Amino acid sequence: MRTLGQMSVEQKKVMGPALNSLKNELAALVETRKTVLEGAALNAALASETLDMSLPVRADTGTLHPVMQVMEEMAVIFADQGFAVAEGPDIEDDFHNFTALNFPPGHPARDMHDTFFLKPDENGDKMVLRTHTSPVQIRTMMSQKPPIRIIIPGRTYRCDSDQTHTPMFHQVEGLVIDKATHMGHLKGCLMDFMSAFFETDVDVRFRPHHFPFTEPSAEMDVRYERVGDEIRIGQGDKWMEILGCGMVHPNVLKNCGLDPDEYQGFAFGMGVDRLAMLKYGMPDLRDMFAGDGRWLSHYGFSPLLQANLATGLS
Ligand code: 2U9
Repeated sequence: MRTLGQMSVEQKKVMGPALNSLKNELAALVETRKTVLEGAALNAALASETLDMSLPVRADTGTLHPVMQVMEEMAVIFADQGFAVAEGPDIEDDFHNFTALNFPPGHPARDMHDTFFLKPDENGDKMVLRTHTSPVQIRTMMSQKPPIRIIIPGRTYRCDSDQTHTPMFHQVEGLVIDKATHMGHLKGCLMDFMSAFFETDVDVRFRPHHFPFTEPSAEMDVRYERVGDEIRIGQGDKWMEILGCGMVHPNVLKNCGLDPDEYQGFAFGMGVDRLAMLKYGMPDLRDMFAGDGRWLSHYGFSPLLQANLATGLS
């Protein structure tokens, strides 16, 4: 091509088009070859980089998060008492999260400061990130006939963030509805649960409390002592609040279409993250959700060891 400039006009008329078509022919050949080579490289990569998902898990990589471990342990203990596991959506409407649960209009828990609201729809109604797992009990009572005996493990959300609160946290709640269920059943169920969970005899006490959705309501404390940096549950002369509970409020039963003269029952709720910290000695709540691999490999559990009551929970 560079010699074209020195050629006569006649020579250029012949050689110009000839050289151009040669150039185009070569470029097409290079392009074709490039496509073939790239395809071969991709096929070689696909053949050598396959993952066989049916191979067994490597037990030395990856751990179960302590929150998941504790939820599994709770499910195993409550299953032994005849409870099934129920689940529901994280995004809820006002009715299931508040109204059906007997929260009066203007109750502080409905406030902007506690609840994460989604953008209002065309009617101005705002969905919320559920502030507790209680809407699942409402959904269950509205769709199933008693007797009901369920626990609800799940994520919950409140607009709160400091040393002891994270905007997302985990709860396990429980609900029993039957014809002759009373406060004695509630006490026995929760006392047995605590001793099974902490894997030692645990002394508990109940204090009167108030929740909109239960009447009467109580908080349960466990006996503990602090020895240096260590918290020992089950001994000592101090009391630590551990969960809330009560008999389901007649208004809540009515809101779900149940006759309070025929049915009654108890409910309870507890924070899983705090229970995990207490049982496994994690000092700071915020580490739980920092996603630090070193923390997870230190505090995590083998995914191959399933919690069970026969050979031990953890
Ligand atoms: C229905 C009826 C009653 C669930 C209950 C509590 C008491 C409670 C807190 C413990 C610590 C939440 O994680 S926490 O912040 N919960 O104290 N929850 S009774 O009562 C219900 C739920 C649903 C239909």
